Amino acid sequence: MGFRKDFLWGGATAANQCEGGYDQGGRGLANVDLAPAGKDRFPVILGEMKMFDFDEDHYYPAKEGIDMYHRFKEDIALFAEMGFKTYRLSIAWSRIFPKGDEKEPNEQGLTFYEDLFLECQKYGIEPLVTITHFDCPMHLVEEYGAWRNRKLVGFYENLCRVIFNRYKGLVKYWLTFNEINMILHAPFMGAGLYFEEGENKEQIKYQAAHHELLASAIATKIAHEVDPENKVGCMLAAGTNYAYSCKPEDVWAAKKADRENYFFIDVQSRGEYPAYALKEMARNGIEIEMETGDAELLKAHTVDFISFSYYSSRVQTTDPKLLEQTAGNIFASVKNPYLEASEWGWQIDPLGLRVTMNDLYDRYQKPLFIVENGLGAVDVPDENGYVEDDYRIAYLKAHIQAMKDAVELDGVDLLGYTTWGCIDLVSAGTGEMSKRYGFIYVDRDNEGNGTLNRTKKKSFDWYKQVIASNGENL
Ligand code: P53
Repeated sequence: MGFRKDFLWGGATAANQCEGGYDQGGRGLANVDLAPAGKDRFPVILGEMKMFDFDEDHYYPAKEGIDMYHRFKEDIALFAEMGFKTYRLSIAWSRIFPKGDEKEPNEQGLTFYEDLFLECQKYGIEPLVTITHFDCPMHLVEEYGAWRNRKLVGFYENLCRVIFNRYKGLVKYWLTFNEINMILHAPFMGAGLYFEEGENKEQIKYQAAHHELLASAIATKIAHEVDPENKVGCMLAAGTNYAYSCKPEDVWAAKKADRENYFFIDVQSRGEYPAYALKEMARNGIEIEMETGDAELLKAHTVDFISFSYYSSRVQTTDPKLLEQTAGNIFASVKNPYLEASEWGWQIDPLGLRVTMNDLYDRYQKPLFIVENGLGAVDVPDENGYVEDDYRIAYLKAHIQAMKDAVELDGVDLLGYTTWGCIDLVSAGTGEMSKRYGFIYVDRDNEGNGTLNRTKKKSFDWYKQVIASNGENL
């Protein structure tokens, strides 16, 4: 029993949070480059403060990231040393199509990822590739309004055709959009959406979501055509919503919050807009423009597996007093009095992972893949530069145990598990380096100082034996 023999253990990163080299190899500027560290980050990623170019007053951590652009060989060697079976990474769209609307791709960008995949192959590491992890070329933002424009579907399709053909035989596992539901919560970071005063944000977000859902179905179609071996997944920022109390109104609030997320996966996995969403949109005056053939595409090209990130469960209530005490995350939730929280206020709930897995598996009956999970914490290296991150080990151990229970005791079909930020990288939410998730410490601070040297933490050796024992020794 236990995990499947071919269980894909590994770690996950995203291009914009680790590569750096923002202007190298012919790469074009992207929305994600322009999210500054500091207090303006939030208004920028929400699409409320216009930041279409760098300025002198801000620090932009994505410009250099952790310089993986130049150090990927060293980093992949360390992943291999831990025994990774898979490595989840994302492709920076603007490396392949610097502006996004070109006819021909940028060869330097294609070569970069080819080298990276070959490096993985050398160690028998299966790449798991996120086609877009929040990034959108700035030219598409400025000229077309990003995903609000249906033309993006075609540009994304070109990107997919190029990478599926070029990396055929090197990559088999693909995710179309990272945390597709992020479009509702951080629309500039998630989908390049910037709003002018007075615009109807909800209308724009849901229209843009339709374009992404369509693009995702088209990508799935092409992936299967190019190589029947290809497996395509959707990706949800998951975490079941609990009702704060058994008051029916609280239960209803929790159900509604869950559906706001399930909406995306219902389309990607079941192939059609769910009735509850159509009703809700109609009530809110949201009208999605669809073209003939859209519904058929969505229905015909559903995903092969369901992937998701899980950091925490969430709590909903209708009690106005409780609503004031929100937990510290982009996703609205009140504090759960039964749970401890991380230094950033993210509540820690291993059993919630089992609950979430069961909810998703019950609903979709497709294999699951946990592609992000982990603890963002401050690490303090000792005089020898060693980090004893027992807190991280404890977090991961409890979550792996819960996922094992979901597999062994509940019968959930799970393909693999990749921890978030297996090497320290820039935080998406805050832009900080000090919010670290890695098994590998990177010497770099919030202002961009440091040698960028890599050092193994205590969790490195711990995770290595977890993988070696296929999850038996936690
Ligand atoms: P950070 C919340 C806020 C921002 C991004 O987040 C998020 C979430 C959590 O659901 O999504 C993912 O870096 C995302 C990663 C991100 C990770 O969570 O704010 O896919 O890019 O780094 C962790 O601690």
